[in-house]
Amino acid sequence: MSETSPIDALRALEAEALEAVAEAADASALEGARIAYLGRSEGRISAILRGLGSMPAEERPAVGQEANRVKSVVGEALEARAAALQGGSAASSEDLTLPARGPWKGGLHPITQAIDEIWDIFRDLGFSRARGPEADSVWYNFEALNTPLDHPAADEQDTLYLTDSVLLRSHTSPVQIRTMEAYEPPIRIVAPGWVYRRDTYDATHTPAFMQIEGLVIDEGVTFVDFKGTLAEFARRYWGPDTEVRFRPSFFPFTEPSAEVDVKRVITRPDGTREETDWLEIMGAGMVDPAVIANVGYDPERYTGWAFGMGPARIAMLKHGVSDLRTFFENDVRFLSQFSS
Ligand code: 2NM
Repeated sequence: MSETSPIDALRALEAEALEAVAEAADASALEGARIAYLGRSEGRISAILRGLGSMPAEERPAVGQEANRVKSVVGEALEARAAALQGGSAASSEDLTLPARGPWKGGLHPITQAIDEIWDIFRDLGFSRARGPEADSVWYNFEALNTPLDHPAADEQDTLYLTDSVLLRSHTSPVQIRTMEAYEPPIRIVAPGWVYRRDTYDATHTPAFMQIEGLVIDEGVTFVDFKGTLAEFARRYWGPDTEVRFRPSFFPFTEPSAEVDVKRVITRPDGTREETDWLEIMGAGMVDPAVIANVGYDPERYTGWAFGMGPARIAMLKHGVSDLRTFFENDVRFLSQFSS
């Protein structure tokens, strides 16, 4: 009969303990393994250490050293397994109760939002939407609009010509001319779209920008309709307390012409109210009888009014943006402020 040496018994115990630790599937199984091998009263490795005193003196140091080595190896394995069961070390563990991150959502550009809000109001007032080509003729962009080609707006310094007679439209008014040619009154349209001017890119100008223009033509349309409808638009857009002012101006295609200004009333979160300065929001006027005649309508029978505004300017005033270029640089950190 050969007796197993205490050293061999310890090595077998080490292998058994490490296997039990590796197989522990959860924290309570792991605690069971700790108690079975390293527990103070029942642990089999602890029992060997306790029994050292009754061993022959010459065996004691070697067995004691080996028992302590096995104890620390098994102790480290227990700690490592406990950390693995927790999903990593404490510092990098995930909080599984946190709500999941939502998908990365896109949003409408602030200028698109302004066009949509402006359109929503005119739609409610009975208007339709119209559109037309961005490259158009000098007739549609200038001459039909009572603007002679020697007018400064028609100069090559201001307008981007593709040929002698074809240009990139400098306003959306050619859409109004084309709509009047294609339909009989009554006309109530808004025309949003890109327009182009030979401008230097700076805080208030871009060579390509959005415009939204509107036109009403019918029998018996008066200056009262013109002023009343645009004042109603301004109050719906800026709030019911908004004051509206019409300042005399000049456009070749309207007579009389006006710049429309608003004075906004801002209510702060604490309830206090503050009025802004007068802000210019659009140009407008009664359509010149020469324009009405140019599209083949009878200027004795039909009258109307029109307006033009820049949704980028409206968005700048609404959001307190001071540099137009931020709208075109498409920095998501800037743009994401305008959608939720
Ligand atoms: C503006 C200002 C004033 C305008 C006039 C017309 C048309 F075709 F009826 F003659 N469309 N748009 C107009 C009038 C545009 O923009 C500042």
